[in-house]
Amino acid sequence: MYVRIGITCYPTYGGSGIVATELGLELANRGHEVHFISYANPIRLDPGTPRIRYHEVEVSNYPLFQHPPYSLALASRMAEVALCYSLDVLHVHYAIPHSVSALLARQMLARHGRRLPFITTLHGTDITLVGADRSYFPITKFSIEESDGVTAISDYLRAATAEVFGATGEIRVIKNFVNCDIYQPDPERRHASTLTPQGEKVLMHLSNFRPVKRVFDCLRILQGVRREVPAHLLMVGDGPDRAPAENLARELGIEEHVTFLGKQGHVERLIPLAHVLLQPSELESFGLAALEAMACGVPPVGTRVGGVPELITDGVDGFLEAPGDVAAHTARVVSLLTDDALRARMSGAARHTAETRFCTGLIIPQYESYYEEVCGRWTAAV
Ligand code: GMT
Repeated sequence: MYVRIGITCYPTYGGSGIVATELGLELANRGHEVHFISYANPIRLDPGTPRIRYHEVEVSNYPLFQHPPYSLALASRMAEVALCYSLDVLHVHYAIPHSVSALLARQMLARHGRRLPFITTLHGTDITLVGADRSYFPITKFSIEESDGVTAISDYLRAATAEVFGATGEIRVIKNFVNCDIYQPDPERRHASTLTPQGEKVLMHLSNFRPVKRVFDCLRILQGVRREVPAHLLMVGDGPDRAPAENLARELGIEEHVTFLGKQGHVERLIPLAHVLLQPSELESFGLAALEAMACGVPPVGTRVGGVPELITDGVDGFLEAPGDVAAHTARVVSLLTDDALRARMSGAARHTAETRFCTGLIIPQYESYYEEVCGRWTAAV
């Protein structure tokens, strides 16, 4: 089935926006018509891509508004775009506030005698942190229950949602994906010398620098690793803990061995330069950065939390340790940097996992059949 789909996500910040954007690009490549509806152009979206349109949500301010009502402006824009382009379905990523806006848009379309089912994809903190917050709990539960389809990015998140919200309807698990043609290993690390001129081993961390990512652990791990192996840490991304992390690097006396690169549009060019990816997060419902690294043949050293064990098999295609156990993470990184045979074996296994379980060719069709199912169910009901 060919769909005309509206996709809404947070365009600038975090993994949910990346998944939504990559999904839209993949769908457009497969012939679907994709309309992104958001307040800014998603960071990884190439606006020139055929069959992709971007519709900006303008949020006007007014002296009465202490907080401009983005959710309402978004609902209005969703309804407008759906009417104008005869959308078949809306797919919103991150429940709050997107599923509430979609629910309103669906009701507005009904006034025009038009149907507009919506699917909500849960990514993690929308359930585990924000959705469980008292002020958002009732509306999040309501909008999930009202969704025509709900997906979660891991078995862990499906179970967490059922636990946090009690019995909800069916939640379909569709795991995150990576394009293994774009994310590729580069065993020669051809461009690494521009970033690490002394030829040290390269550690990388990639995130939105929020407290849940434990970015300070990355610096402490580097400090420990450097006692054994010359290494340089590339910190990719930005967020609230970036400036404190830069300070900590100075305090630890390792600032010349760390480069903070900020937000990067083409991480597929950077990740293959690394020997190891650090993901010391307190919680991850999936851990997209680890998957991207694995596709590039870069073994991740991560934490045994949330949905990460569904992605990384400890000791096979990466390592898993407890959050906060810097010594254990350091030991794993040192072993990967000093034992070339181990690193080569894990690198191959990591790529194999990405290719055989999480590549776009396996996952995008799951979304396509879900769209068909939800749209078909809706047509049968009205
Ligand atoms: O906190 C983040 O990492 C951002 C958040 C998001 O929604 O942008 O990420 C969540 O969604 C990603 C994409 O599906 C997952 O890979 C992350 O594991 C998940 N983060 C958490 O659960 C903390």
